[in-house]
Amino acid sequence: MTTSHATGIVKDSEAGTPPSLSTSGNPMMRTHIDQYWEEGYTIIRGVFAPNEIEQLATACDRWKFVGQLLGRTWRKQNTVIWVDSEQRDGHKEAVVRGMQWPSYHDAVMDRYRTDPRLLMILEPLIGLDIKQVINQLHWKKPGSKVTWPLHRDVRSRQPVEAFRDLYPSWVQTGIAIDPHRSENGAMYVVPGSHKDYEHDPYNQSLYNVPQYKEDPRIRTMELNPGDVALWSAYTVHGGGFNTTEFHDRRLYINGFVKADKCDRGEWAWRGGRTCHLHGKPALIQFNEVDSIAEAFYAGDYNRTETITD
Ligand SMILES: O=C(O)CCC(=O)C(=O)O
Repeated sequence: MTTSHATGIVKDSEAGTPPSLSTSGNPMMRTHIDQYWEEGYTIIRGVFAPNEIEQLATACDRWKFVGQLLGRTWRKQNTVIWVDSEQRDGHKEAVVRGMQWPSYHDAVMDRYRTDPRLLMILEPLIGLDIKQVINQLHWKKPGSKVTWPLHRDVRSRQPVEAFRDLYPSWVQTGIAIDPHRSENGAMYVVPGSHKDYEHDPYNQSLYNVPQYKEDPRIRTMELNPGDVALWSAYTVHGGGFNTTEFHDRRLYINGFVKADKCDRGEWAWRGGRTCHLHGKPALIQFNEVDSIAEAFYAGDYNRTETITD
């Protein structure tokens, strides 16, 4: 065996055996892997340091201000900023609630979506050849009406035929930027709900499941800045309201899939090597990515930009 000090990748000098990644600094423990498969979610604490979270928070805020300036839901190919309009104190207010694919235009977002620690977390679950389908920011403005009613993410893995064997090949990750507590709209998760029914991606009755609010297994997903939460495509989860006066609740979500099980998405890692974004954007969730190249306001095109996850 030889180790390249430049890459940290351990290579077998006997030709023909694939490289395996060095395990130093690996935040993913056996207990996380077991909990993920057993309960459908896990939380890896303190993956990102406070100075890294500061960079991410600043990048998030820049995009929020862009959304506020735009004032309405806006799209440029795979990049979309969802802006709601809410009535507050007798006037209409733009509420930036989410965004997809900032990473095409933001080196900070791109750097963290492909951070080696994320790969170390993902490798034992889905390997080293990984595409990305979700690159998303969620804000929950204090006092806003923003929420994500309980659901399973299988609802958004469309078209179903593009995702083969979804359950074992898909992992959603969420990096907490702020503290997540029930009062500022932390997510809820229902441990074990990924095993409640057969994994049938065509079964739409599995998609939106508000009835799980009464399930005795439901838990608040309390997170601290820098924690990474994982959940599966069949795990019931969703977000509450931010009822605080001042505490924003920002979450950076990246959804990954085994490359050979999915026809859509951007490459994140090939054989464990990082793939940055360049060239023609891939087909992901915006079906017109090739035919509509210019930026537009959804309202001007009479489009409803459905929020996905
Ligand atoms: O941001 C939240 O609180 C909920 C996120 C969620 O449910 C999702 O991304 O599927």
